[in-house]
Amino acid sequence: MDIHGRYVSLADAVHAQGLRLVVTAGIPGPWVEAAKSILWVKRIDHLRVHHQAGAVNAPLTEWTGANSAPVAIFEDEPPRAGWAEILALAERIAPLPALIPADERDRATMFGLAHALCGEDGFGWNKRLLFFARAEVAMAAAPDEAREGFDRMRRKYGAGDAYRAHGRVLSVLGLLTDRLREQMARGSRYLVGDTLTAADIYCACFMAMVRPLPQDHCRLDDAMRATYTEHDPALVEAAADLLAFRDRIYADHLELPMRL
Ligand SMILES: N[C@@H](CCC(=O)N[C@@H](CS)C(=O)NCC(=O)O)C(=O)O
Repeated sequence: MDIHGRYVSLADAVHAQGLRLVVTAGIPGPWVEAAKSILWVKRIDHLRVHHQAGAVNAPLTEWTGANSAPVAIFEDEPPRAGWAEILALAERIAPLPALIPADERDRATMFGLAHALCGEDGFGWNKRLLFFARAEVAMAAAPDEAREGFDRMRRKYGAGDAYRAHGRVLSVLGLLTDRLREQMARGSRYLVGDTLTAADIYCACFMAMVRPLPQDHCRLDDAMRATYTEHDPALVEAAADLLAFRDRIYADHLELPMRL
């Protein structure tokens, strides 16, 4: 499977057919890692194009209409930049293994948990706002290019209220931990039903925002690892069960080492 998700130039991707996925270079961005992981579990081959986080990415934006990642472009269909749309597309291209439950109640639960992780004002969104708030002082003294990238990201995703963001992050960690414990008490190893769903994948990938996988599984430079590593004791404690769950989901289902 070594050609799964081959990296190509933008020009090659634009002129190709099939599935193309825009991915952020060099960081374990959870939306991107979740999209890559969904394609991995479903064994959907595709081409990957690099997006540079915080940069202008003009030609890429012209093609996809979005200066962010992931974006999935399938054949001549409109580009899809939202996590739920990307999941639905993957499910259509390769219905098996299904990552969206067939049962309507389980499906609604799965999308609810996924939204708490990936949606606007969810875990990832608020974790990013916390990062912005914490990085503000260091960024004031950073080289121009880094500061401009940071300012561009902040304009895109908002400056937000760090106190509220901390509360939202904690609250989603609580929701998922309760859910996991309930599921384990009824004998399931997964967040919804008895098999792997996209919610498990999102949860595993978004835990990188608390503690990335170790270096042999997730190669990062020191600065990026520090950026992604959470030190707030309340958040670290609240994520303990979910980090162990993440390790199991990666070990049992996802591509290791990660290719960033
Ligand atoms: N639009 C996506 C979220 C994408 C997103 O937030 N991507 C981030 C991190 S993976 C990104 O591209 N950041 C870099 C940038 O905006 O330049 C969704 O709702 O699923």
